[in-house]
Amino acid sequence: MTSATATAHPNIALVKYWGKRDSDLNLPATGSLSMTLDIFPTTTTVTVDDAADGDVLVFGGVMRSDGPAQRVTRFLDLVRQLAGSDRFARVETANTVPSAAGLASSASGFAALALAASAAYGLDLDVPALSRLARRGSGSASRSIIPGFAVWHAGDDDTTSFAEPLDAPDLAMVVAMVEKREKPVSSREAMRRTILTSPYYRAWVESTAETLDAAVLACADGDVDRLGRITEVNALRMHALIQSCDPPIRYLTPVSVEIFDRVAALRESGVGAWATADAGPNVVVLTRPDDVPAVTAALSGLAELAVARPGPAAALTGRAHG
Ligand code: 2P0
Repeated sequence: MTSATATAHPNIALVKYWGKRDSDLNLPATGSLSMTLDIFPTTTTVTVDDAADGDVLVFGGVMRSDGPAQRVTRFLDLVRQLAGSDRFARVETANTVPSAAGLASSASGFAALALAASAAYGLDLDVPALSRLARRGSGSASRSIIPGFAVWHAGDDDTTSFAEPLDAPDLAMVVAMVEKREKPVSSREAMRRTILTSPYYRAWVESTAETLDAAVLACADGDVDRLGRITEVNALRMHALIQSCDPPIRYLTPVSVEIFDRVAALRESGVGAWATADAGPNVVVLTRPDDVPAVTAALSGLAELAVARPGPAAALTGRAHG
């Protein structure tokens, strides 16, 4: 038996990934840019077992065989194919973030799984190869391999679509957890519906490519205000796009909208703060570290808050041969 344990953290995109151009290879329609957080890690142990006659999947102490578990098995099939192995594995994973609440648990989850599974099956992958592998599990996981700020390149094909580190100004995020229950429509299904039904999708793809270039430039210039504006505009464009599906999908709740309003009021009062939200009602506020107390004060009473700073790369924390 060979086992490996890895941890990875969620990331929040400043320029969002929303739409695929190849769903088999999980190639995105556009590039995206994110900050990996230093909170809410996922820890995953993969044990390759010569004697097992099937994969065993344990999420948060509970053995699973449902849709999410089958997605892990399909991912292990890919790792086995790369490693030339036909052995099954036991996967034990634990999140410290509420699952499926729009806080990117699939990003930390598949980043930790990619690292632990590749090590357990004896693959020796460099960082771009690891990011590409994580991408196959969940697109946003490609970015959680990388510490701090990351750009995931749309790429031309499987070999060129991976995330890389990016220098960025010193920033913090205040995560406002509006609701922790499972979202009604998964981001994967919502993306599919967007591509099939939204008349705005083409405009989203074209404008996001330009937005990403502008965000990379703002990072290089250390221009927090410009990066913040880009972040909020991009998030609201993505939510407008999602709302334009048929049937429509609306992830933001009245409390989410209230948080966007309070952040706008903070800016009016001179505090640099910009809101973003993923495929769920939770809102994340980008700000300078010194302005975190002003942001948390402005949001108090609306939602449970957590403060994040740029986090570490996905990392192997243990290996064993038995
Ligand atoms: C992002 N999201 O850039 C965007 C913004 C949600 C909103 O990446 O189908 O779970 O597994 O590749 O990575 C969520 O999508 O989708 C996501 P799949 P994923 O963070």
